Amino acid sequence: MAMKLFYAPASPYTRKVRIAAIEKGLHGKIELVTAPPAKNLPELHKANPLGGIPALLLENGEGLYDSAVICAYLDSLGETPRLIPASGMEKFRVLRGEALADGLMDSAVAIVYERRRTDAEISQGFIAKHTKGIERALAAMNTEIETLPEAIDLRHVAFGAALGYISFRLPEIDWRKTYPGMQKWFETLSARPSLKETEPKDNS
Ligand SMILES: N[C@@H](CCC(=O)N[C@@H](CS)C(=O)NCC(=O)O)C(=O)O
Repeated sequence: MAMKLFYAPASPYTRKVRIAAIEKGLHGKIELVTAPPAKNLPELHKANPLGGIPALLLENGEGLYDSAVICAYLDSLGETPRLIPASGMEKFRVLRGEALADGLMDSAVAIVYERRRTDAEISQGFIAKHTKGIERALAAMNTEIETLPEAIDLRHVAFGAALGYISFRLPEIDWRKTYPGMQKWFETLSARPSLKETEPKDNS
């Protein structure tokens, strides 16, 4: 029995996990199960009582969540490439980079969900607050990219998933024009099979 990854093709957090799995050469050991949270699949709830995706069901029946825990687990399964350094300050820089990308995704997903509410319910203040957060995160990411090593680590994976999601769902945030260096970096990264195979698609 393979591990099962509950995912949705538009979810940036599940894309991060899928990119990591492909980079680690583990994707052949993971069965993908489409599980948009709105479908309330009992199997997903067994793997993750919070009902969110991604969730990874291990062969022993245990569930792992959220995306950061799953990425750390997958990284522990094989030596190379090492996505998270084993120790030292660089380990925490990598994890901080992942947190930056995850926070950016949190704000982007919050805006996408908010816009699905009725006109009377939508809070423009809420959207503006999260847009500002995204802008600050993009500026920080742009600075970090200059210091990234060439060899892929979890920052490349997480930044790629976050930038891809902004372009997919919030194209009006034109980070490519504001940060041409990051656009070039993203283009090079996007040529990797792991990013090509996981490009975001609408769930329905
Ligand atoms: N911190 C979580 C966030 C995961 C998350 O928010 N996933 C979204 C989908 S992109 C979700 O499951 N939302 C619940 C829902 O749509 O009801 C992680 O990194 O895995």
